[in-house]
Amino acid sequence: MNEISRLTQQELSRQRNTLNLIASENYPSPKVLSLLGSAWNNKYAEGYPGKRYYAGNVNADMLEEFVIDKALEVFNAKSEYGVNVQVLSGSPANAMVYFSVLEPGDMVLSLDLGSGGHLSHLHSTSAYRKFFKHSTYTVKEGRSGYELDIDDFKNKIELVNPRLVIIGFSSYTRKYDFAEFCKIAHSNGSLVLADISHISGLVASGNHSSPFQADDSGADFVTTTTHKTLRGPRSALLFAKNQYMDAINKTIFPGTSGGPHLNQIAAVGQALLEVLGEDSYPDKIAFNRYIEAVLNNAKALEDGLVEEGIEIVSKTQNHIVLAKLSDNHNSLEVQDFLEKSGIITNRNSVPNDNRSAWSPGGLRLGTAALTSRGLNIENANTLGRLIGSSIKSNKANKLRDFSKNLVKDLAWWYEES
Ligand code: DSN
Repeated sequence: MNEISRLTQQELSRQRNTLNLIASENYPSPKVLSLLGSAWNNKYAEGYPGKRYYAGNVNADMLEEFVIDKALEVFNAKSEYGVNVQVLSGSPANAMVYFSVLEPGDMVLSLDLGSGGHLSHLHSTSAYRKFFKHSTYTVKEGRSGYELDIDDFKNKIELVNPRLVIIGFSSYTRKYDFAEFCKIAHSNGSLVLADISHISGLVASGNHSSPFQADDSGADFVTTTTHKTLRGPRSALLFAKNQYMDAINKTIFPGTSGGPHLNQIAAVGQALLEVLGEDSYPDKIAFNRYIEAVLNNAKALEDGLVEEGIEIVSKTQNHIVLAKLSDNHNSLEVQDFLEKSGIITNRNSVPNDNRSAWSPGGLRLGTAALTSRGLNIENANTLGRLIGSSIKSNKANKLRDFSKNLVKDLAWWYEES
C-alpha cells in the first residue's frame, strides 16, 4: 500500500472512530462518493449543454441538463429561477454573483463575522475587498439569545445604500424569514443574495423559510454548497432569477472558469435524487425525516450542554449549536481536548467577541453528520451533557468511554479495503 492509500485508509478509520460534530460536514451516500471518482472525472466540457468547445459531450450535456432540472425541482424554483451547476464551491459561487452584477466600488452589506457571517461575504480578510466596499449588520440580544437585528439591518441599508445585500450565515442558530429581509432590501433597490449553504437541506425539506419566491420577497441570487445539510459532494449551486442567468453563466464560463467538474455535477445530481426521494440513502430514511432528526438532535445536544451549565449564544432552531465559553476556557485548548476524547468540533467567534480569531470565544457544534450515522435523541443529549461536564471539570474519562462505545453502534456506510 503506498502512502496515499495508507493515509486514505487512516482518514477513513479516523472518521469512523470519532464523533463528528462539525456543523458544515456530513457523510454523503456511497453512491455520491463513488460518482466523484467515476468516468466523469476524465472529461472536459467547457461551455454549456448544446454549446461545448470539445467533442464527446453527448452524455455530459444530458447530465448537466438533468442536474439543472433536479436542482430547480428540489427548491421548487422552476418558473422564476435558473441555476448554474458548474460552480466549484461556496465561496467562488458568492464571488460569481459579485462579478456578475457589481461594478468596482459598489457597496455590499452582510452580517458581521462575530454575529455569524461568512468570510466570503466580503469580510476584512477577503481579497474581493480590493474591488468592492463593505459594511455589516449585526445581531442583538433577544428572548432566546442573540437574534438578527432587523432594525440595524434597515438602518444600515438606509445609511450605506448597498448595491447588494447578503442574507446568509455560517454560525447562526435561529430560523428567520427570508421574505422579511428581502422585502426591506428590495424596497431600497438593493439586490439580494441569499447564501443558504448551511441550511439548504432545511429549506429543501420545508423546515426553513425559502428565499425562492417570485416577487420582491424572493432573493435575486441564491448560493449553496452541496455538502452540508444537503448531504451531497463538495460542490455548489448558484441560482438566479431568470433575468440574471445570462450574466451569471457568462461570468462562470468563459469569465472565470474552465471546464466544469462533471464528476461533482454527477454526484450533486445523485444527492438531489436522494433529497427528492427518487433514490434513497442507505438508511432508507426519507430526506425530510432525516432533517427532522437533525433538528431534534441539535436541540437535545444543546439541552445537554445547558444542563451542565454551558452558556449558549442563542437557542438552536437549526442544525447548529453555538456555545459561548467562559473567560477561563481557551477555545483552541477545548477543541483539542475534545478531539483527544474522540469528539470533533470547531472553535468559533461569538457576538461581541474580543478574543483572537485563532482562539475565539465560542465552540460550534452541529448534528447533520452524526444524524446520517443514526444518532438518536437520547445519545445526542448524553453527548451534550458529557461534553459540558468535561469542559467544566477538565476531565474526560466518561466522555472518552461514551464516544468509544457510541462509534461502534453508529452506522458506517463506506467500505474499507
Ligand atoms: N467552512 C464552512 C463552515 O464551516 O461553515 C463554511 O465555509
